[in-house]
Amino acid sequence: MPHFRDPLPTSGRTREVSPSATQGNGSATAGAAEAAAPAPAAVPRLTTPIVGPREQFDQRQQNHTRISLGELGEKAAAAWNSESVDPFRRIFYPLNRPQNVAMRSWLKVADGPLNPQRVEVRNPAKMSEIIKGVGKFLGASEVGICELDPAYVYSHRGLRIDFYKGRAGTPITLTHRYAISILIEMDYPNFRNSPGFIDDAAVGKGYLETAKVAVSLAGYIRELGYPAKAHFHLEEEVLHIPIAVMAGLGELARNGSMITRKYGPRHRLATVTTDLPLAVDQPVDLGVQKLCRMCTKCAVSCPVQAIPKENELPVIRGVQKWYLDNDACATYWTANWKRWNSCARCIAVCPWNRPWNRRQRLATWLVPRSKLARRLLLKLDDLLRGKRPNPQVEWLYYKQKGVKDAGLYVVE
Ligand code: B12
Ligand code: SF4
Ligand code: SF4
Repeated sequence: MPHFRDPLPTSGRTREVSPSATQGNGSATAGAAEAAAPAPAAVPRLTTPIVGPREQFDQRQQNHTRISLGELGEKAAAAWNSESVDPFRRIFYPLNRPQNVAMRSWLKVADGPLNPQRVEVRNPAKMSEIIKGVGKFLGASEVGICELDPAYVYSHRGLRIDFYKGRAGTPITLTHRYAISILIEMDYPNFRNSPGFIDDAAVGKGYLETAKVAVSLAGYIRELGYPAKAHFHLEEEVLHIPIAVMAGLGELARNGSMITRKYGPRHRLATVTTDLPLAVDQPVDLGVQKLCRMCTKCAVSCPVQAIPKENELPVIRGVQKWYLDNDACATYWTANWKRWNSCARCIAVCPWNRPWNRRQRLATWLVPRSKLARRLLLKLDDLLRGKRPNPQVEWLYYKQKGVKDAGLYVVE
C-alpha cells in the first residue's frame, strides 16, 4: 500500500494536533435552527474574540435566499430572479439558462466515491504541505487548514436550489474533522471601482475558479482514499470566512470580508472538508483590525450605509464583531439591475485593495508594527486615491460610469 512518511519539518504557522486535542470532529447535525455549538479550543491570536456560546446559522436565513424568496421586497425579488443584461452574469450564475453555466456541471463531483486503495498517512504535517501544493497547482492563490468547527457549518439547508428541489430545511450533517480553505485572488484591474459589470465579472470568475479548485482537490483526496467534500457557491454547507480565518489566511475586517496581507479583501473563498489526517494552521494577526479601528473608508463609501462606523462591537452568535446591515446590502444589489448585479464597493475602496508591489509590501509590513505608520498610511491613501475613491473604469466593452445600460454597450 502506498504511503507518505517524509519527516520534513513543518512550516512556521503549521502545528500538529493530536486526535484527542480536537474539538471540531463532532457531528454538526442541528436539532434547532440555531443550535448551540461546543466552545472552541484555544485559538491563539484570533483577533475576532469569541466571547460566548456560538450558534449555528440556518442557511434559509442567508440573504441570497431571502432576496430570491421575496423576503426583502417584491421589487428586489423581481430583479434578482430576472435575466441580467450582462452575458458574464449569465455564464456564471445558473438562473435562466443553466446549460451555459460551467459551474453547474460540477455539482455532481462535489462529493463522490472513494478509492478503496487508501494511502497511509504517517506524517500529517507533510500531508498538509502536499495538499497545499496540490491546491496551488490547481489554481489556488492561498490554501490554509483548520479543524472543522461545527459552529461554522449551517444548521439546515437553505440555498435557493434547495427550495426548488424541496429539500430546504433538511438538517445538515457534516462530520468531517478538517476544513481546507481555498482562496483565489480576484483581478485588481476589475476592482478599481464598484458597483458595475466590470467587478461583477471578476466576482463570477472568482466563484468559478474557487469551485474548480475545490471540486478537483476534493476529488484528489478521495483518490487518496479519504472522504472529502467540496463547498462552493452552488453547493455549500459551511461559512467560508470563519474557516479561512481559523486556517490563518487573514482577519475579519470592518467591511465584513476577510483581509489577507497580499490580496486584502479582493478574493473569493471555497472550502473542502475531509477526514484526511492533516496538521492545522493557526490564526494570524496582520494588523487588519488595528487599521480598521482607525479607518472607516468602506463605511463612508457604502452607498446604503450598511457598514458601521463605530468601534463598539456587538456580540453576534457568541462572536464579537462589526454588525453589518446585510439586508440593506443585498437589496442595493438590485437597485439598478441594468448597471450592476452585485456590489463590492467596500472591497474596491479599501486601502488593502492595492497591487502587490514594493510600496504595498512595505505598507503591509508596517501596519501591524506602528500606530503612527497606520495613521500616515491612511492619510497617504486618502491623498492618492481620495476619501471616497470613484474612478472611471473601462474594460472590454464595459464602462463603469456614464452609460445607461452598461451591459449592452455597443460593439462597433
Ligand atoms: C449571504 C452572503 C452575503 C450576504 C450577507 C453578507 C454577510 N456578511 O454574510 C450579502 C448579499 C449582503 C453579501 C455581500 C457580500 N459578499 Co457575501 N456571502 C454570503 C454567503 C453566501 C453566505 C454568508 C452567510 O451565510 N451570512 C449570514 C451570516 C452568517 O452572516 P454574519 O452573521 O454577518 O457573519 C459573517 C461574518 O461576520 C463571518 N463570521 C460569522 N461568524 C464568524 C466567526 C468568526 C470567528 C469570524 C472570524 C467570522 C465570522 O461570516 C459571515 C460572512 O460570511 C458567503 C459564502 C459562505 N458560504 O460563506 C458569501 C461571502 C461571505 N461573500 C463574499 C463577498 C466578497 C461579498 C461582497 C463583497 C460582494 C461581492 N460582490 O463580492 C459583499 C460584502 C458585503 C458584506 N455585507 O459582507 C465572500 C467573502 C470573501 C472575502 N473577501 O472575505 C464570500 C465568502 C463568498 C465567497 N465564496 O468568496 N454576501
Ligand atoms: S476600508 Fe478601512 S475600515 Fe474598511 S475594511 Fe478596509 S481597512 Fe478596514
Ligand atoms: S457590498 Fe456595497 S452595499 Fe454591500 S456593504 Fe459593501 S459597499 Fe455596502
